[in-house]
This record gives sequence, C-alpha cells and structure tokens, in this order.
Amino acid sequence: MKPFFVYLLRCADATYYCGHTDDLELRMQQHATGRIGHTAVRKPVTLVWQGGFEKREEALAFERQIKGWSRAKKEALIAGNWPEISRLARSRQLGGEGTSPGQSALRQAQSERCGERGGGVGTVALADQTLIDGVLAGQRRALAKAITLIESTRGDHQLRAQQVLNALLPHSGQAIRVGISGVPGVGKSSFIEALGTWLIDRGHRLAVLAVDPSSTVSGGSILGDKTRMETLCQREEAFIRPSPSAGSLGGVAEKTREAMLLCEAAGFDVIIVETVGVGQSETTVAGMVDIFCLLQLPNAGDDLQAIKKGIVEIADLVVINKADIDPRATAVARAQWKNALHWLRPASPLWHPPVLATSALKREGLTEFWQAVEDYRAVLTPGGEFAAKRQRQARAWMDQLIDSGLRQYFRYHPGVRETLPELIQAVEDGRTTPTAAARALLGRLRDK
Ligand SMILES: Nc1nc2c(ncn2[C@@H]2O[C@H](COP(=O)(O)OP(=O)(O)OP(=O)(O)O)[C@@H](O)[C@H]2O)c(=O)[nH]1
Ligand SMILES: [Mg+2]
Repeated sequence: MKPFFVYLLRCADATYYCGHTDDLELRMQQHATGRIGHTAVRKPVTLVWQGGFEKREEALAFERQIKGWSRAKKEALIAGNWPEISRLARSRQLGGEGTSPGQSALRQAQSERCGERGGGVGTVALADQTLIDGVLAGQRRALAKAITLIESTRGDHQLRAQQVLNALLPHSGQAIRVGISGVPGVGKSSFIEALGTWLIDRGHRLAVLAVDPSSTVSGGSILGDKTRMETLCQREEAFIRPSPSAGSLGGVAEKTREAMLLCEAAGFDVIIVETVGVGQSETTVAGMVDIFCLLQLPNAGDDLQAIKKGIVEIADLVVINKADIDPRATAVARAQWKNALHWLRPASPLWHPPVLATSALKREGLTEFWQAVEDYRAVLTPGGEFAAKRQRQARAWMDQLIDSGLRQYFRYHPGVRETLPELIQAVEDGRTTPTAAARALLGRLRDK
C-alpha cells in the first residue's frame, strides 16, 4: 500500500515546516517552486525528516504532535535521537522548557491519545512498556510482537520501535552469535534443528533468525517452511523467526541485527543467523555474528568454488555435513579443505578455522561443533579480540546507516532534484563526465 507521509523541512531562515502528503516527490516540487504557506517566502527548503504511515489519520495525528514540539525536540527527531526526545519531554513536563497554555492542552491531549506513561511525548507508551517487560521476562509472544514492530515500515511504528530498542539495548549482548551458511540443500535447516535440540537439552535457549536474499525479491523465506525444524519449533526454549520479506538485503539485514538484540534481551543465549550461500548475504551475515560457519557437501570441487567466491576468507569454521552418506568422500573433503585453508591468511593469528564433519540426519559431530564454537570464544576473549570484532561490526553498521541516510538526503535535496535529470541526460549523451556531474550535484548540497 502507498504510504502517507509526514515530513519536516528546514527553511532558508532556519525555521522548520511540518507537513503531510501522499506524494512526497510532487509535494517537494511544490515546496521548491510554489507558494505553500510558510515556505512560500523562505526558500530554498530542505527535506530533513520523513515518516511513512499506512493511514492518513495516523499521519495527521503525528503531524499535529510534531507541530507542538520545541525546536530542540524537532532536531532530536531529525537526528533520530530518541533518548534526547524523551529527556526533553520529561524536562518540559517539569517546567524545564517554556510552555504556553495552548501547548499544554495539546500535550494533555497527546498523552491521553497515546496512553503514555508519565504523560510526556516521546516517553515509552504504556503498551510498549508492557511489551518491553514481556521481552525482558523472556516471553516469546512479546518478543515476536517486538520484532514485528521493528520490521514495520510505518513511520509511527518505527518511532516506537526505536524506543523499545533503546530500552532493551542495555540487556543485550550476552549471547554467542553464530552464522550458518551454505548452498541450498546442504542441510542448514536440518543442522540447526539437530544442534538446537542438542543445545536445549544442555540448558541453552536458542533463537534462530534468517537473512534470505531471495525473500527480498519473492516474498518467500528460507525458514518459511519450518517443517525441517519441527522439533525445535515446539520447544519452549527456542524462538524461530523467518526473514523479513520487505525491502533490500541491506534493509533485511538491518532488521535482523535489531531482532538479534531483542532476542538477547529476551534471554536467548545462543543466536543462530541462517543464510543461504548466495551473493552478498554471506558477507552481510558474517558482519553481524561472532563466528561464521560454512556448511559444505562432501564432494570434491565444492571447495574450489567457495574459494573463488571469496567465502572461505570469512569462514571461522568449515563443516562438511552429510558425512553419513559417504565417509570416505568426507575424509577427502576434510583434507582438501584443511589444505586450502592452510594457504590462507587467517583473520586472527590466534584462530585457524577448523574443518569438522557432521551428520545433521544422524545428529553426529554436534559435540565437536559446539566445542569449536566455545573454543573460538575462549581463545579470542582474553586478548580483547572477541569484543573488538563486535565493536568493529557496530561501527560498520553505523557507517552503513549513515551512508544510506546520506543517499536519501541527497535524493530529496531540492538543489539536487532540480539539476539531477538534466545532468543524467548530459552524462548519458557524453556532454559531461560522470566525475564532473557528480561533483556538481554534491556541490548543490552546500546550497542554502
Ligand atoms: N543424509 C543426510 N541428509 C541430510 C543431512 N542433512 C540434511 N539432509 C537432507 O538434505 C535435504 C536438505 O536439507 P535442508 O536442511 O533443508 O537444507 P538447507 O541447506 O536448509 O536447504 P535450503 O533451506 O533450501 O537452503 C533434506 O532432505 C535433508 O533431510 C545429513 O546430514 N545427512
Ligand atoms: Mg533451509
């Protein structure tokens, strides 16, 4: 369904304009060239924030809410700084910010409408506090609802999701995060089912998430068919979540990262992220887990293919699955893999990726697998490498979000929108170079 937008513009005199529309592009054009209210004489204007809503009424309600916000709070919204919005809302309530009777009436109405605890705009709504408490209590239903909230593309949901995440973030980070990858049919789901039950029997709680590039295209999901995880699905100590099916791989990965944090806050101490061995998704998953495991079939030739694709470099552990089918071929494959890995520079001098053999079907090799995972953590923790890897990942994640935010800012910048079609044509016609065009467009970002 086409979303309904609420947006904020920064005007030439540094004031803000808040509006709503069902056609953002057209509306931005009208602001750039037309005589729309406050923006008529304050050009140029820059789109600095937008939120999509499914229903018009919801968008209008949120717009009314923002219009009552202070400048500082609007700037916190633009920066996505929800703790600051909450803080400002609280300080305002205590008389910290100047208020007029009209504003306080609006605030009162907002508190009632949102059912907020403490009455401040931006604080966690009562329903969401119940959700947070449910997640912290380890309730799977609450966890599922919280993940649905972060996966939602609705603007108001995204705002609430960030509040829920902020509240839960201090409770995350305790789990071991394991990535499982491999070509379709190698036995990933069967392996996770076998390992998961094995871990639960030993007192662990396990969450399984998926990053599935095909789901972003087809709407399907590698875990959509949960039949191979039948036993696991029924266990109270397991939580299985298919890949979100909307958006780009980047978007899906972002949601999966956030879902992972929620699972940790819910007390799951093992998080498995499954991905199919296709394209960019493996690198993406390797960038969000502590240990990345590559499942392989026991037939020669596979190893060379993986090496070519550059996947071996990011594998912390290689597993030859389906060892039961042909033990001899498995032994050969293990030797080949060990040899191939021997010539590669390991990501850490402390860890040389081991090559193991398993049978998901017969539930063999699971002890050795888990021992390797625990060894990995034990070896890399004392010198700080384990923590440093997570820090690097968090930093890279932030960088990615900044990149995509900047791209969006660029696309909606009025100066860019004005010149972009013309410059694209000029580049296509060979009248200007891509370098000159890019430089000119980036230069427009400096326009007031
Ligand atoms: N003999 C044998 N068969 C296995 C083993 N592991 C999985 N299989 C079988 O291999 C087939 C594929 O297994 P899945 O677990 O669905 O493989 P997958 O990697 O999750 O596949 P996709 O989800 O399509 O990417 C199934 O028929 C399994 O029963 C094993 O260790 N030994
Ligand atoms: Mg599968």
